[in-house]
Amino acid sequence: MANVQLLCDALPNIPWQERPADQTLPLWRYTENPIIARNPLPGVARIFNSAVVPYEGAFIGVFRGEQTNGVPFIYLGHSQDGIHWTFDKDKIQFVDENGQPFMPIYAYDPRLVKVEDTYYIIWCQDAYGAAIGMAKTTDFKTFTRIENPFLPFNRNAVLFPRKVNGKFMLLSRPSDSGHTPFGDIYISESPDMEYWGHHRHVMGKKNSNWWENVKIGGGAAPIETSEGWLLFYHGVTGTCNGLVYSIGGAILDKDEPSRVLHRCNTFLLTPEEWYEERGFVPNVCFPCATLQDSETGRIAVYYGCADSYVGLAFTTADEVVSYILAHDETDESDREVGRR
Ligand code: BMA
Repeated sequence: MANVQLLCDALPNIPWQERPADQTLPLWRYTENPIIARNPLPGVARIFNSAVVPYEGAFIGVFRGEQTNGVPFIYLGHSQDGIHWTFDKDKIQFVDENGQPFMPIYAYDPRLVKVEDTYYIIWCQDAYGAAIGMAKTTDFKTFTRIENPFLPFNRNAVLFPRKVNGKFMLLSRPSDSGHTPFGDIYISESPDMEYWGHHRHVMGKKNSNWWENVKIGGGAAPIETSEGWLLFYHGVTGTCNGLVYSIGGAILDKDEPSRVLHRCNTFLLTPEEWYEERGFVPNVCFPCATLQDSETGRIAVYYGCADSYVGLAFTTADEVVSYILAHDETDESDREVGRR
């Protein structure tokens, strides 16, 4: 075992189930999955691809709610245990920098990340093409938009939970206007969450690993560990019956996170259960958030299932890092700083 430390707060009330004896991969599913079923709210057909954080002794989250008109938006949810959720019936009402109402045309795949004393929401929205939208809150009552970080097209962005070398760090996947049959992960930095630059390539799809040979994208906010930044991401393969989304794992350099130190050549979780294989979009496991506890090394992964449900999976820092190290396969484009 790797004896890995999680450099985060203690979270004694983290949702948790022990590893089943017959488990071979380092992530194991919550036995009561999915934790959010269909039609969770009037006017919302499905909740999936959503993110949660600890808040005031309980949990709060931002949830992708697919409205019954088919348009996705972000809903706020609350939970005492991180498993049973109640949702605000209205979508989040954002305001702009002047306090005026701001409502994206659509909003999906939200991430929720606390940096210092502020909670940031990062999602995909229309900006004359699919682009990244962002907002901040300190009280989960007022949600103030921040300028879009990038030009279209970009659908997938993940903020680091602390500044690195004094800069905010954002992973993203630039793409095209279609359904993105390609894509690598890049990183950008900002002094103020408004102006982003020093863009670097982090990692690309991998032709030799078929489970991630079409595209990859950031998943949950990176977790700081004694080995570097632990990243759960999604990797996509193509079949004659469509795309399959699995969960992968990598470890990025602590001070220079565009460098990949370790990258697992197998998936950590792939669609196998009915709620992952069957739904609005079959065969999707799409990680968007984790909770972690520094005391025990426990990690809970929240992932979207088949664009229809939210699932929960568990691991420990030791188990997942040991597995990544045992299946480590990086190439030059992973290891380099990614600047050309
Ligand atoms: C991606 C995103 C995700 C979705 C996935 C599978 O491109 O749109 O929101 O879960 O496709 O449909």
